[in-house]
Amino acid sequence: MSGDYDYLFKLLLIGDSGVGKSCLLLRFADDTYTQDYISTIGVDFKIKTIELENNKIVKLQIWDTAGQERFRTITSSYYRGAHGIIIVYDVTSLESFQNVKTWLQEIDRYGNTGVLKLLVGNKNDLVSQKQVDHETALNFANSLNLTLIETSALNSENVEEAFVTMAKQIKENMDKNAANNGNNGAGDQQNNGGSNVNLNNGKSLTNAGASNCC
Ligand SMILES: Nc1nc2c(ncn2[C@@H]2O[C@H](COP(=O)(O)OP(=O)(O)O)[C@@H](O)[C@H]2O)c(=O)[nH]1
Ligand SMILES: [Mg+2]
Repeated sequence: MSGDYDYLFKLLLIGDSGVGKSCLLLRFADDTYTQDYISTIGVDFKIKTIELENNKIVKLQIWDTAGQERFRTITSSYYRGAHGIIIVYDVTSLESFQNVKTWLQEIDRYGNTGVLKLLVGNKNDLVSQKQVDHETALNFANSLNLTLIETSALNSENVEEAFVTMAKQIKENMDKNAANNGNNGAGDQQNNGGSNVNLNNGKSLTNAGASNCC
C-alpha cells in the first residue's frame, strides 16, 4: 500500500463519561501522536503507528469523544467508517458496565456492518473498589463473542495490548474477507463484514502493574 504504512485503521473509543477513555488514549498515543480537533463534530483523534507480525505497519487513527457521551449525543457521523470500536467501562462502576449494552445498541445502529468490537474494563488498578468482577465481565464478553481486556490507564496495565489486539483482529478479519472474496487484498481498507475473529479465544488479558498516573 501507499506511503509509510500497510494499513490504516479507524478506531473509536466509546463508553460512559468518566470511565477513562481519554486517559487510555493519552496513555497509548502519548509518545508519538498528532492531534487534531474537528470542531464541527466535536471529536478529537490521535494517530499512532504500530508494527504487527510480518513487519506490517499499521497506522491507527483513534477517535475520542469530546464529552458528548455524557448527554448521549454522539452522532452517527462519529461511527462512520470505523474499523474497530473499543467499548470502555469502569470496573469500579457497575452502572458503566450495565450501560455497555446500550453502547452496543448504538454500534448496531450506527456502526459499519462487521465492525470489530473490543470490551475494555478500565481502572483495574482500583482493586479494592472493584464492582465488576472479572468472571462476570468475562461471561458477558464470551456470550457476545467479544474479547475482554482489563486495563489501567493509570499504571499502563494492558493499555498497549488493548489497542494492538484490536488492530490484530481487524487485520485478521480483513485478510479473511479478502480470501473469501477470492482476491489478495492485503491492505484493503474496506471491511466487508463477516464474523469477529477472537484472537484470545475468549480469554482475557490481565496482569498487575506499577503506578504512575495519566
Ligand atoms: N485509578 C484510575 N483512574 C483513572 C484511570 N483512567 C482514568 N482515570 C480517572 O478517571 C477520570 C475520568 O477519566 P477520563 O479519561 O477523562 O474519562 P472519559 O470521560 O471516559 O474520557 C479521571 O479523573 C482520570 O484520572 C485508571 O486507569 N485508573
Ligand atoms: Mg474524555
